[in-house]
Amino acid sequence: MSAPQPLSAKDFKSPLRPVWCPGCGDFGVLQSLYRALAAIGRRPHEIAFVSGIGCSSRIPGYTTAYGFNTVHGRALPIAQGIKLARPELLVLVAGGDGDGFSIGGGHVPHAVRRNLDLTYVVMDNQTYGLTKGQLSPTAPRGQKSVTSTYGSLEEPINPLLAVLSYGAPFVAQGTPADMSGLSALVEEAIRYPGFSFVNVRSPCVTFGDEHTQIKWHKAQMQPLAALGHDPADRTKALALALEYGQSLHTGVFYRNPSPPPTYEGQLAERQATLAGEARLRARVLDWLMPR
Ligand SMILES: Cc1ncc(C[n+]2csc(CCOP(=O)(O)OP(=O)(O)O)c2C)c(N)n1
Ligand code: SF4
Ligand SMILES: [Mg+2]
Repeated sequence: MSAPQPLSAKDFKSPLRPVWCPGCGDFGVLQSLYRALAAIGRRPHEIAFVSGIGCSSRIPGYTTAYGFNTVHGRALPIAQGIKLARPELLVLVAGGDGDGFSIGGGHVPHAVRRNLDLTYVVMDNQTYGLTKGQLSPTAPRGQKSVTSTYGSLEEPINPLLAVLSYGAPFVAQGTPADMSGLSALVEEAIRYPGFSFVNVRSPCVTFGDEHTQIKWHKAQMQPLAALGHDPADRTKALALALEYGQSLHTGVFYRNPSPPPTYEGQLAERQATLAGEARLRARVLDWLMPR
C-alpha cells in the first residue's frame, strides 16, 4: 500500500466563500488553521470542528473538516460530547469573545478542569460583530458601543487570566498581524495533549475601535519569547496575563511540561478496569453456580 500524500493548506479549504467583511481578522485565523492542519496531517474526515454563533463561529464551514455551527455559547459542551464519543477524532472548537466569555462563560471552567484533548480558539475582537457592535465581555471599561453609548461601566473579563486560573495546561495568544507566529501557535495548541486555548486578538474592521485593529497590533505586539518568558513558569504566565488590555503579548503564556491526564484517557482506563472486574465476577459466579 502506498504512503498517504502529504496534505497542503488547500486540502482544508472548502468551496464556501467567507462572508466576513473585507479585512476582518477572522480571515487570518482561518489561514492559520489551514496551515496548522496541513502541518499536522490528519485528514479532513478525521477532524470535528465545532463552533457557537457569531461572525467568528462561521469558521468551520470554510474548512473541509466535519463542522457543527451549534448554538450561541454552547460549542464547548458539544465538542466535549463529540470527543467522548469519538476520542480518536481531532476536535477543534472556535468562537467569539461573546460566545465564549459571555453567554458561554459558564462552560469554560468545566471544560478546562475536565481536560479533554480539545483546542479552543477564541477570536477576541472585543465586540459582538454578528449582531452589529454591542458591548462584549472583553471590551475595556469606558468602551463606547451601541449598548454603552456613554462608555462601559464594567470591568472586562480577562480571557487569558480566566483560562489560566481555571488550570488550563496550554494557554497562548496570537494576532493575524503575525501570521507565521499565529499558525505556529495554533499548530502547537493542536499538538498539545489536553485542553489548549488560543486567544486570537482578531480585528473587527466594522465595529472595533482603533486599539483592536491590525495597525495597532503591529505597533504594540510584544512576543513573549523576546521577553525571555519561560512558558513552564505558571506564576510568571499569570503575571503576564494580567497585562491583557494594557499590552499585546503574543506567544505561549503557559505550557504545562507534564501534561495532566485527559478525561477521555482516564475514562478508557476506568472502563478497562471495570470490564476486567465484570469478567472476574462472571467467572466467580460461573464457578459458584455452574449453569
Ligand atoms: C441564545 C442566543 N442569544 C443571543 C443570540 C444573538 N447573538 C448571535 S451572535 C451574538 C454575539 C456575537 O459576538 P461574538 O461571540 O463575540 O462573535 P463575533 O460576531 O464578534 O465574532 C449574539 C448576541 C443568539 N444567536 N442566541
Ligand atoms: S462585523 Fe466584524 S467580526 Fe463580523 S465579519 Fe465584519 S469585521 Fe469581521
Ligand atoms: Mg466578538
